[in-house]
Amino acid sequence: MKLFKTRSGIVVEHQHQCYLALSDDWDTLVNRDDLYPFLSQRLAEATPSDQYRGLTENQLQAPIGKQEVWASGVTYLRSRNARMEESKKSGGDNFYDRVYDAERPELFFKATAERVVGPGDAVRIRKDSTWNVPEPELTLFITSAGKIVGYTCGNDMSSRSIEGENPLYLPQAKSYDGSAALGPCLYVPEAPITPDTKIQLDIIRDDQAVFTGSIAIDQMKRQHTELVSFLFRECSFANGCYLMTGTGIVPPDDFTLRVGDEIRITIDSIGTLTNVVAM
Ligand code: DO4
Ligand code: MG
Repeated sequence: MKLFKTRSGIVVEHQHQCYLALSDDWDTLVNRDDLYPFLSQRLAEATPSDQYRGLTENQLQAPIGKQEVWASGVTYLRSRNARMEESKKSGGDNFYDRVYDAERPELFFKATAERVVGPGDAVRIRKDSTWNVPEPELTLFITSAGKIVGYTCGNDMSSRSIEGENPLYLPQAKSYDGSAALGPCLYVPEAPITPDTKIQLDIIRDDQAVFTGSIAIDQMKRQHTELVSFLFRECSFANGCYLMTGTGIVPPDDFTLRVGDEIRITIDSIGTLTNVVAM
């Protein structure tokens, strides 16, 4: 089932029917370990409404309330290789190699909810950055108790020029206003998402695809539960949290985003998150 956060309330789509909000309080609704059975039971007593079918992007908001957004890095071989190349000159390349093989994963704070944009909104590139890419990432929704109950598409917008200059600049390369996008919905399945789930990235410039790539999530080096267990070691989350799981799709080194580019991130079972690039 899918939960859409809209300007007029929370809409649930389940078995080809749409229902208006069981509650208006996003944070309380989603932070339940029994989210799927709870919603299923409530929907069995609810009346579907055609009014909420075919929601358009301008009705949707990012599926987030008071949650923090965290991110994992170097979880796919492609990411490790691209970052080793990018930071060779600075001498930072072997950090990526080492973290890929280490027991402890790379986890970093990505964004507060205020820095996150939703479907159809503008993601930003930094004015002091010369090399920018989107990172399409399966993003987990985890309850306060540490249970993964949902998934969404995430965009971990990144400055490769700042990151490549010095690994210690990572927070500036990754966290700034409009640096994260989430949506189009929170996908709440009965069972964990399947390993053959595919992530696809399309970047459109002047109506032409200038980059297309895809990868299945089973190419990831680490387990979702492993990332969550490290994140929850010494952090608590009163309203649950989001965790991006890293990118396995990196455009070639001569590619950088331009203002006006459209970024489409599609993940099987979840849908497509579309954003336009602004400065
Ligand atoms: O280590 C830098 C960031 C890695 C990252 O964001 C990713 O692999 O997706
Ligand atoms: Mg990333």
